[in-house]
Amino acid sequence: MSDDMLLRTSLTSPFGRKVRMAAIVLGIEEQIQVVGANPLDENDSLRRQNPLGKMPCLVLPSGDVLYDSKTIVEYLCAYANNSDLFPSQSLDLAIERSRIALADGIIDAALMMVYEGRFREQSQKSEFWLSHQRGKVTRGLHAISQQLPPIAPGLTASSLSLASALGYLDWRQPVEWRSVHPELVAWLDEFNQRHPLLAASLSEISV
Ligand SMILES: N[C@@H](CCC(=O)N[C@@H](CS)C(=O)NCC(=O)O)C(=O)O
Repeated sequence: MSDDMLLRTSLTSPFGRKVRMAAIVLGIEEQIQVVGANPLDENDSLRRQNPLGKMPCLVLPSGDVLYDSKTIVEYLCAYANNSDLFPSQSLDLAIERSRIALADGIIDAALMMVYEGRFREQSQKSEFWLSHQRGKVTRGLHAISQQLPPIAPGLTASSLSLASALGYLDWRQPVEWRSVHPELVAWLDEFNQRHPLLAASLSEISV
């Protein structure tokens, strides 16, 4: 039996990408086998591994299954014995987790907008709901633009969440963010330039 961990995720999942980026930063990507998942397929074992049927989830060689992406990233840091992505002092740690929640929440709201377009009939679409979700994205981006997470010398976990969120917004375009936030564009450009392997984890999905 392989000692590899199995990461159940599609390559297009922004939450899955966040975990894949963390594995690269931690130098343990070789120990993680990515196994595609389809949350819409009732026969996919994803629903047995994570009853919520959401990806990513991480299946350990012991059979234990970890979700969601925040839990997985924290576990991988502990597994790699690497404390660089999270501060140690308790308030700083709580603040970092809030920053992650904000960037991840932008992804959640963007996903809601994409799902509204994908899964609802024209007659069922709600402008109110779309605008409610759009507000989360735009307020979230504005708040993050006031305090950008570090890119160098050290990345933090919230930098990975933000890179993943912006990459997803670029790909699915639920909102136009580039013209509104040149500082976030510059942040993402620098992130991609300094971390080409992490940048490639997106281009992998958008071809
Ligand atoms: N909070 C979760 C969110 C995971 C999530 O929403 N994943 C999406 C794909 S990016 C999904 O599985 N959607 C299918 C569904 O909700 O059924 C995490 O951080 O892992």
